[in-house]
Amino acid sequence: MICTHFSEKEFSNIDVNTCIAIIEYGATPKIGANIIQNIFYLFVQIEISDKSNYAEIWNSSKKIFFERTTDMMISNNGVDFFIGFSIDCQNLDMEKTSRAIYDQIFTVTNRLNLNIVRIWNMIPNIIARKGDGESYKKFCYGRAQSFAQHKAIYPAATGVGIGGKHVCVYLIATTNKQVVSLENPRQTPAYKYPSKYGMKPPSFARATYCRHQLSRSILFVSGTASIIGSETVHVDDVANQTTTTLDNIALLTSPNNLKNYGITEKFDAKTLDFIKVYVKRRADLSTVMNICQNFFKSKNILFMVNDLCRSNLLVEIEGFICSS
Ligand code: 3EB
Repeated sequence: MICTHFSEKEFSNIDVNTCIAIIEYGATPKIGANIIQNIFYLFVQIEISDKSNYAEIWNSSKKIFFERTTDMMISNNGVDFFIGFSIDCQNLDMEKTSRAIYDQIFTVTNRLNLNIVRIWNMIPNIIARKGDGESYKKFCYGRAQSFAQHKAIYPAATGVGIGGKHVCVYLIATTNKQVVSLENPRQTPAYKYPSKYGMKPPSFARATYCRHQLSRSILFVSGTASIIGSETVHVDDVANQTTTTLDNIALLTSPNNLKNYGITEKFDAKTLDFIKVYVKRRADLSTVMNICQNFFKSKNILFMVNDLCRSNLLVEIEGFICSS
């Protein structure tokens, strides 16, 4: 399976026959309406740094199967599966909604014996309300209940704010059995965060390793922020939040950490690719861009402007790395 990122002017290059998933990011959909075939297409309302639209396109050389229920769409090539939801949640309880989404996910992954390798949780008005009524806290509560009920393994994930009224959850799962969840030695596992951050902690791991015997293995790095232990560090200092985030990714992917999981292949943090950088304040974009463009070898970096899941977080960075 191959991931390619397309800018807006290249949208016409999409080959619907080989496409296993399209995720479009932007203020309003530009390609969604044109796609009539049964295809896995999700629109995520999020502002791109240059105010364009951007599509993440995943291709497969194998035949693609597509199905849809009321809430859920599934696309697969027999090995790799995309499962996606886009639900208008403006009149729904976020705890019940996330619970229902994850219950449906685990029903499918358990039935088909799939391992989840990567989940994106894109939540409208993520921190608009304060206290226990905050959407992110309620989302975490429902999600944690579902993980517990299904005794599910925590995979790599992202949890960020988006515009509009649709909560979007999408994931990659695989029939590959060689999947390992990783933690960062200087970060508390998110699923053990203390209750001051919410009634139930977030359900995710810092990375997922996916071993491939014939091609290169992949490390999916979660949305990573300036958190040490469970505390946000460098409050109100975007440059230091960015470098701390990069340090977190470097430590997570270091040989020393990977050997704790029996992984001997090398993953270089500087070769992180298909990078997404979520920046809370537009005014901080140039600072974050400079630091990231100096650090990463890939120029394949998408910068977005949106709320994050804690009011004091200014930046979150994710991507994936192929073994070298
Ligand atoms: C953190 O480390 C930052 O709720 O699924 C990162 C990745 C974060 C995923 C999620 C939240 C999530 O806690 C926030």
